[in-house]
Amino acid sequence: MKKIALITGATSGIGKATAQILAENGYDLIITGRRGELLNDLSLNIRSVTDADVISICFDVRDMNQVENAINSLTGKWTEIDLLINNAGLAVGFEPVHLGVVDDWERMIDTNVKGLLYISRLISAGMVLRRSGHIINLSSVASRDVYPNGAAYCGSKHAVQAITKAMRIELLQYGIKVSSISPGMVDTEFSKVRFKGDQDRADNVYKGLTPLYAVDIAEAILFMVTRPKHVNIDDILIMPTDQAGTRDYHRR
Ligand code: NDP
Ligand code: 8X3
Repeated sequence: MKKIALITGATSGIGKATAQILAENGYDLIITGRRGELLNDLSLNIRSVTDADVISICFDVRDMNQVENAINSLTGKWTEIDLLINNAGLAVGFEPVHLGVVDDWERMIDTNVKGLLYISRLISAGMVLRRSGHIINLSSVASRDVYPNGAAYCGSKHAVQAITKAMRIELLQYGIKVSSISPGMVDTEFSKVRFKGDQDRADNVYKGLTPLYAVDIAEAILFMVTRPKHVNIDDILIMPTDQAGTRDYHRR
């Protein structure tokens, strides 16, 4: 039987590329996000180019009721999730704390930290019963280091790293793998979301350098999930060649 992966935030960027690569490599998929139309488009696209079975569920990871209803709506084979990719996440705003926007902080912490916990609570319980599974959390280079105007985002990704490490220990006795992947700059909708739709500002982030692309992260995730049973990749820190750490870039 094919393995089943649930991916949060599959409507764009890293989540979408990961859905595509997993479908090409023998997974059936539960793709999720808030933008239902994009989920439908992705399902159709994946079904047309692979033999993967795909279902989509539309919900907001910040709302535990929505998360519970979504997961409880799964039936049959879809209840036995082998791989959870906790990818949904965002940065919003770019101000120092003393000028920060409280609503931006809440969106980041509620999505990146609490949303990840909500989904993990429900999916990992089933993995424990079955004594198998793999959870991969989208962390960031911002989980290791910080940069000005990113305090809340960096704080949220430091939290992802801590949660990942604790879950790794909690789930050790059940044979469940837990990993994080920590990218530097990836050219997705990330900067457009951070700058609240300002495309020029978003484009400037990548000006003069070659960033990572979503497929680079998807390929690393594929590597993580195709290791033998006795191998757990705890974390991958993956950077553009043109970026060293959170503040050093080589722009031409
Ligand atoms: P995108 O903006 O392209 O994708 C983000 C995805 O998250 C979308 O599919 C979005 O779907 C989903 N999402 C956001 N908020 C919610 C929510 N409340 N409920 C459900 N889904 C949500 O960005 P990336 O692909 O770059 O980001 C993916 C992950 O990678 C994030 O966790 C990010 O922090 C991390 N990351 C990104 C880096 C980068 O430079 N791009 C670097 C390091 C880590 P929808 O809007 O449809 O709900
Ligand atoms: C996103 C990477 O450090 O450029 O996690 O904000 S960063």
